[in-house]
Amino acid sequence: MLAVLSILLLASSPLYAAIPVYGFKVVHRYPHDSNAFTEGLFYRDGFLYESTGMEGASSVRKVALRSGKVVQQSWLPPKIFGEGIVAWKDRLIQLTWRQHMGLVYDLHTLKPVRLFRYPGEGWALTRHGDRLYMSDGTPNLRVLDADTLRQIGTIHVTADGQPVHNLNELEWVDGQLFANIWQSTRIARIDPATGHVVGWIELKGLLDVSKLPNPEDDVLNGIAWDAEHRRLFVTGKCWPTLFQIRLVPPR
Ligand code: DDQ
Ligand code: CA
Repeated sequence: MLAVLSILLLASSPLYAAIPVYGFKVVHRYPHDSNAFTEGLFYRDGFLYESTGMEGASSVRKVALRSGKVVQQSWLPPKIFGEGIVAWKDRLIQLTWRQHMGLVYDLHTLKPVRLFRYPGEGWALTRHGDRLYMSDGTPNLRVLDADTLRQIGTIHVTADGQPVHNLNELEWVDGQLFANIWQSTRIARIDPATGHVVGWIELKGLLDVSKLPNPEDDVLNGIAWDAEHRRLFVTGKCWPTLFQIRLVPPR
């Protein structure tokens, strides 16, 4: 009796409130290069910037939203696997998966200007102010100084007290860190102050990946936020479509 009562009390306390799961509505569909193994995505001044992975197919590119056409592009050397990207000042910064090395490009020409090094894997990047947030497949997001690219902090990400693994593509949206979870249909909404997942976005049904050539690898990956027009874009690796979606709160 007492046990049942305490479980009921715990379940109703705000500390143990279930994490809300948001749904989605598609607002717009745009073409996406189905050869692009999307590893990084952000929106800036009317264009998408995208990083693609895979050895021999890694690139950084500027893409027209409406047509999905690549308007500017820079290829990486064949053995390099491109990962997350972010813009800072007149630079574009890109991670690589297992090369422990990032590239800094001129944002306007997409010409590489220098390299930098870091330990561990590189998965995704996003930015807020002069801080970069970096995922590496672990439940820890690194906080980097955007100027020096040195690590200045760590955010340990948990949901209901459990570490969240496979945090992949990132986006800073209205004070929260959005991270899609590799090989899942979910985006975590993370409170950057605590690392707590304060919401999930369930994107099941957005695209039937079982119809893609490599269903295990061609997963949801890519979140971009147009803060000015409050548009949220999502896509995936080798997806033929990039979606603008609206979040639907749980009832
Ligand atoms: N990452 O996105 C999790 C950071 C990297 C995923 C790399 C997946 C490689 C798949 C290779 C498939 C070869 C057909
Ligand atoms: Ca992003």
